[in-house]
Amino acid sequence: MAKIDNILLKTKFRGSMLGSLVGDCLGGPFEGDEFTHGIINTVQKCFDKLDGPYFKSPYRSYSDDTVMTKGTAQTLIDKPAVDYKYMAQLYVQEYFKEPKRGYGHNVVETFKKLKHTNFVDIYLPAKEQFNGTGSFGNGGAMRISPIALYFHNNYAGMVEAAKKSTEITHTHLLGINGALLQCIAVHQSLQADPKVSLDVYKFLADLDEKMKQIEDRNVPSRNSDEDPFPYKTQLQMIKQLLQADKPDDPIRIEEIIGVLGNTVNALYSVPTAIYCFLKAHTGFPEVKCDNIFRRAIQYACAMGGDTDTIASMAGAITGAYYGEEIISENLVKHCEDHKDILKLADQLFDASQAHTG
Ligand code: F2R
Ligand code: MG
Repeated sequence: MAKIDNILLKTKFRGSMLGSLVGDCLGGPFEGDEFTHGIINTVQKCFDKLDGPYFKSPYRSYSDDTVMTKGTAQTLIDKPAVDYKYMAQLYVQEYFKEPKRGYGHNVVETFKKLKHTNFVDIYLPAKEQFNGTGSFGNGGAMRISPIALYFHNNYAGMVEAAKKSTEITHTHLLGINGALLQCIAVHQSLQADPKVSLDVYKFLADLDEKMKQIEDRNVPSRNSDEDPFPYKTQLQMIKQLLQADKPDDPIRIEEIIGVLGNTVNALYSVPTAIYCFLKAHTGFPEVKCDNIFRRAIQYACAMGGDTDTIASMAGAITGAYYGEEIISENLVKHCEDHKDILKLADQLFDASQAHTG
């Protein structure tokens, strides 16, 4: 892959961090909504208003997705060799500072145990979750994008860091591999030349190849009645859904939700975010808008379910591909702390340059 210059790389860091924030903030109000055809129009009207130049309010707060993404980025900035205990401490400290950011009930138990055991074994509380099976939620994936940015020219280092950071809260294979898939998708976007139009099938084939290597390693530890390659299977489903598309397709969002999912389960949300990114390039009949970034996150919102997290993950991938310029300033201005997130993106860029430079 051709080396991209630092000016482009820096705007991609900003685009990915900002994209993640905007998806989280604008997806938040629709979180938990069950999909109905009515949502499509509600979401369209909401985004049209927010994207208008003169619409001043409302101001949208970010959720646990952004708190934890900031914690991941801050660790990489403060501790260039990656200190996972420090990362765990930041996650926990931020939870206790602002517990009402929409954290799931179960992950909170992990934070409490980490604090009460004084971080003596940062991986033990997560291993004990769900009777020792660990969490398969998308909480690892939702905060992973800074790792893809920081390790942009060290793929093996990125995979290792993504796994170790996820295991602080998620030790189920599906939770870990969902975080790895999201991380790899952001990493691939970062390597791409945004002036060259995206080959969605090549992007998928590259993801598929990398997930094969990851899921191959896990085969011996899986039960024989389980699909040994669940993420590869979901990537295949994305391909089939894209291939089945016709320009004048009637609305088929229910079919997409039925296959890819819209839940807090990593297996049924990370591939959905990737689909939103890819399909945004040809457009959705349900979304009336020319901007690829807005299409990706607006579609994620129209699906209902875990809208903030799926829109945030789709936003991180799309922003990493195109850079900050793809994201409408009108949308950005409605999002909490957008200036701070850009500062953090710049600091992360500087840290990655110092680390690899
Ligand atoms: N949880 C939410 N939103 C609801 C917020 C309610 C909140 N109390 C409020 O309104 O203030 N959003 C956030 O959660 C998602 C990330 O979740 P994470 O961090 O993965 O959490 P957890 O608890 O580990 O897993 C989520 C659920 O998945 C199911 N689950 C996971 N592993 C399981 C297993 N091994 N067996 C059975 N079930 C398992 C459980 O239902 C978990 O509760 C993001 O959307 C974030 O925004
Ligand atoms: Mg969520």
